[in-house]
Formats: sequence, structure tokens, C-alpha cells
Amino acid sequence: MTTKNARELTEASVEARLAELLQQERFAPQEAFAAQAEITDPEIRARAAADPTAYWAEQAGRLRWSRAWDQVLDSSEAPFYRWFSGGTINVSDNCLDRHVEAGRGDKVAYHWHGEEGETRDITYAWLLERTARFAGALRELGVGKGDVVGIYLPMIPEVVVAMLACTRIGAVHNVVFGGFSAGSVAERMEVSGAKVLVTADGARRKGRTAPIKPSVDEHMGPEAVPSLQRVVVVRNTGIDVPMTDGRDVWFDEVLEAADAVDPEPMDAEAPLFILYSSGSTAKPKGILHTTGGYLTGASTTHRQVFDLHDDDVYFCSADVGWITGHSYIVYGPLANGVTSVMYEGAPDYPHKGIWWELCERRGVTKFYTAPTAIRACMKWGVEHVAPHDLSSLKLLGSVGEPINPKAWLWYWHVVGGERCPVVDTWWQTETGAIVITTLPGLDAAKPGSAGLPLPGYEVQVLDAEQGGVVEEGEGLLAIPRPWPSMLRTLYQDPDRYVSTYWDRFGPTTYFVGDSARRDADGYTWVIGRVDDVINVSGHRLSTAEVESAIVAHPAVAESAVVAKADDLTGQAIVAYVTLQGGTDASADVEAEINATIADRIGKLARPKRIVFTQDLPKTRSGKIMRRLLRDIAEERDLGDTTTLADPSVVDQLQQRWQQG
Ligand code: 6R9
Repeated sequence: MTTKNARELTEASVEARLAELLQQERFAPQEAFAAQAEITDPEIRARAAADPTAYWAEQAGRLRWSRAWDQVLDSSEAPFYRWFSGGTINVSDNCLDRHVEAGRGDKVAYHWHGEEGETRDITYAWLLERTARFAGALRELGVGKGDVVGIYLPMIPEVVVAMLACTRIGAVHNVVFGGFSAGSVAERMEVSGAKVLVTADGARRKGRTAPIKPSVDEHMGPEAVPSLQRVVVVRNTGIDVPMTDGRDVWFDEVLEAADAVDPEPMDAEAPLFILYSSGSTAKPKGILHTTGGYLTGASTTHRQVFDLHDDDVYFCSADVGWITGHSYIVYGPLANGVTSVMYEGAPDYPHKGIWWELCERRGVTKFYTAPTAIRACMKWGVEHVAPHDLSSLKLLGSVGEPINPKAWLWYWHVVGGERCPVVDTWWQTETGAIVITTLPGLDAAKPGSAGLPLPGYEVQVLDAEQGGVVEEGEGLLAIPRPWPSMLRTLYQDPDRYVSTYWDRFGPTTYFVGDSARRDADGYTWVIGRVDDVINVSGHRLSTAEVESAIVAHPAVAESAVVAKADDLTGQAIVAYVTLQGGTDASADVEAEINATIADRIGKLARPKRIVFTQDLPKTRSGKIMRRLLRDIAEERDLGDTTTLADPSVVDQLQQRWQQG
């Protein structure tokens, strides 16, 4: 096997190589990789397709069940599917106790790396001990089966302890990404009726300390979130924070005082967690996952897609607050007993080569990140990668949005040294686990295409008008057969679950919300969302939720938000805003609108550009024509504008846009 020496890379050499590689359509697995791969049976998909329930039962059988299921798949109340009915299982038992009992307690679960260079090696035994005691502490705080526990924490080992402790006693966690504002945490706690919130005194971000607890207090008083009884605070930064008597407790103190508890056998269909995600409306969707099916899906796909071996060191750069963090930092890796690297900080702090430094230092074998991060690394330049020895890497993964071929090839050439298969994994919060990708020891990858459905899944491209199956060509992506880790409902909103996912093609075909092209080899090329969901750096936001944050500003009359293609972030937010009479557009108003968005949703939802306008382009029936707003932002010809109530509006807008 030849190992390419990354140190020889220069911008010019990379440019030249990418130009060559752009001619290549398929990248078959390297012989050296294929020879050691776990999955090499070319019939695996066909075997699974012949009897999908038997296939999934076989996968579920790798987990430890306290009671075997009576029925693999119960479709009697479709689309409310049930998997492994009658079975009981505990997630923390599978992620921790099982490994420790097998004598693997000293194995490192996470090499945790802090922003300022600190490291902690978290073993399976340590995690078990902490989890069992924190589960006891939660019980003493009044948390029981089915109760919702909010988690709003930075990337520290305690976030894993908190999640697993919930699963140990059957509590339902509701993790909110640390980048969301306390205001949006409050909304998510309120609508889910959370009883307890686990948070931190503060978080570190790029060398600064940001207080968390004070903003939690500000937004989560008894009126705002009446269900919230207790707040558990992790001492993370050590800053002084107010603690409310009778409500707030310190994480370390309750943990110290509590007795360890055993894992509670849970019904396979017991709710495991809720994760709020953006949909077509301003109200986020509480996506509900359940116990047995989710763990089966996350662990199976993690093992297959990352070609896991016992000595792997796996590094997923996502945040635990997203589904990728849930399935591929916490549940998949722990269920499979692997060693992971967990990094607290930003990819460019303390320097732009920190990921590669960690890969070298820990001998990372499998690395998983997002296209937007790869494009940022490309922009920063190869000089941040070149000094690091990345010869331990064996496989690279991508998730969150379509990856453009150039970024794919850069990843393959610069990071993977042309040795490592790149798996482009398509899935969603709703699917719980990877659905479409290439099996790295078996399938050729085509840069820009996610690939083929994994074994046990069926995926279709359906005609948008007629609903018929498109063998080759473009249409709407659909999943015509249930799978174990699928969402079960939208929390406390079953009607919206049915209308969002099952009205379009009926109760047996899941409507994804993406458009895609299927090629002659059956490969799927995802094009993008067909609803009002924007994907900024792999983060899902809805146009409606950003609009409603903008109009919350008292000076704003109306707002329309669209997505614009962006070289770095995939899509960027552009907001068109009209102001109330008497208010003039100014840098101050713009800054205030941005602050309102940061407060209501989080900084990640701030528009790349705000365009103030006298009027928005509307049809005669008063509908805002978003297509035109997108065309303006992407500087395209506008085509037919005759249906507009006032066609001159778009000319003014175009001029505004060009003025910058
Ligand atoms: C895991 C995750 C889901 C949406 C999905 C699609 C887009 C994700 C992709 C991809 C093309 C990929 N998406 N992975 N598009 N290729 N490999 O990202 O979940 O945050 O729920 O977003 O992201 O549009 O519908 P989530």
C-alpha cells in the first residue's frame, strides 16, 4: 500500500490534481481497503430485500434484549408503525453495561479534547459509573418513565452522561443544540413539557467564556415554562452564576449524593428522545424516536458504513445537539463499543488545523464531517493540513447536504491521501440513521451522489405530478417501506406527523421532502429540499421561523426569507424586509433585527444579507412570490412577472440588490 505523504501538498499541486480527478466518474474501493472490509458480500442488499423484516431482526439480535420481541414489524396502524413489539431493552445497558461486563470497561469511549488543549480519557467503566449515578439523581429529582428532560450543554462528556442517564430510567431526552438561543430552548422545553433541564454555568467558545445559566434563568421562569421543576447545572467554566433555591442544583453534587441505579427494561416502542427540527412552518417539529428500533438502526448503520473494527478510533465533528451527534457520536459508537474522539471547540480554534492535529495525535481511522466544513478547510488552504501525518485515516464520511464534486475530491485527495473511501451519507433527523450511501468495501462512489440504499431499505424517486416510480431521472425522494429507526410521530402532534410525511403518497410511502435524481446505476443524486426548509452549513432552518423572528422586531412590517446558493455554507439566508411607516432603514435597525434573530433562534439563523424594501413582490391574491426573491438574490433573469400586482416592485428590488 502506498501512503501519500501529505507534506508535499501545495495549493498548485492540489489544483492540478483536482482538475485531473474531476474527469473520473467512479471511485471503486481500493484493494487494500476492500481486503479488510467487514461487508464484502455483493448479495447483501438482495438478501435483505428478499425478507427485510428477517434482516432487521437479525441486526436487532446483535443487541442485548431483556425480553425478546413477539413481532418484528406491526403495520396494523400504519403510518404509526411499531417495531419489535413485546420486546424490552435498555439503551444505556447496551451502550455501557454490556461492554463493561464483557471485560471492556477500561476501553476508552471518548478521547475528549478541550479548546485550550486539555484532554480527558473517558472509559466505558467511567461512563457507566457516572451514568448509573446520574440516573439515580434524576430519579431523586422526581424524573420517572416518560418524563421529558431537556439538555442544553456544550460538547463536554457530561452531555453523554446526561443522555444515557435518561435512557437508563426511561426518561425522554430533548437535547437542544448549544448554538440555539436560550429563548428557543425555552420554547422547546415549554412545548415538550420538560420537567428538568440539564445545563451548564457557561460554555467556552474560541477562547472566550459565554454564560449560559443566566440566560436560561431569564427565559425559563415559571410563567414561560410552567412544567419545569428543576435545573441541574454542570460546573463547566467555573463562573459565578445565580442559583434558585429549591429549583437549581449542581450536577456534581447531586451525582455525588446519588446511588447508582440499574437499567430499567424498556418497551421497544417506549419514547427514547425528542429532537426538534425545522419544517415548513415557524413551529419546530418534535421528532420522536423510540427505543429498540432506533438503537438497531443507529448501531447497524454505524457498523456498516464506517466499516468498524475493534481498534478503530472514530471522530465525528458534529455537535451532539444534532441528530448526527445523537446517532453517530453517542448511540451508534457506544452501542458498537468503539473509541471516539470528541472535540469541544470550533474547527478553527485554536488554529485551522486542529482537526488534523487531533487525527494525527489520536491515530484517527474514521473521520465524519459536513461538506460546509470541508469547503471551509479548502478555503483556509492545504497548509493547515499538510503538516499533519494523516496516514492512520482509513475512511472519510460526509453528511448534512449535497457535497459538490470538487469538495469531495479535495477531501479524498488532501485528507484521505487517495487511499480512503469517502462515504456521502444521506439521511434526516426523521430517519434516525443513514439511509443512502455507499458500502465502503463494496460499492464505487460517484462524487456528488450519496449512492445506494443501505441493506434493508428501499428508496424511490417518484414523479412529482403522477407519483409514479422514476427509474432514471428527477423527482421526489420517497421511502416506500418502514425501517426500524424511523420517527414514530411528532411529539403531541400526530396529525401533523400524518399530514407532513404520509399525505402525499399514502400511509406506506414516506415523503422525504427532498428532490433527487436517480441515474442508470440506481444511484441517488440529492438535489435539495422541496419545502421551505433552508440548509445553512448543514443546519436545518425554516424560512417561516426566521421570518417570524424578524417580524418580532417592532419596526418591521413584513418579511420574506429565501435561501441563496452559497459557495461556503451551501445555502445562505437572504431576508427582504419592509419597515413600519416612520422607520427608516439604517445600520442600527439592521443590527437590532440581527439581535432579535439571535435571541429568538440563535446566531446561526442571522441572514447573510438583509434587503430593506418598500414593498414585496406579491401576486394579485397577495401571495409573496418567493421564486422571484430567490432569482433576485441569485442574480438570474426574472422571466415572467406579469402575475404580480405591481411589477415595478421587482425592478426596485433588483436595483437595491445590486447596490449591495
Ligand atoms: C442528517 C441530517 C436533513 C436534510 C435532508 C437533505 C439534507 C442530509 C445529505 C443531504 C444531500 C447528503 N441532507 N444529508 N443532502 N446529501 N448526504 O443532516 O439531518 O438536519 O434533519 O437534515 O439534509 O435535504 O432532507 P437533518
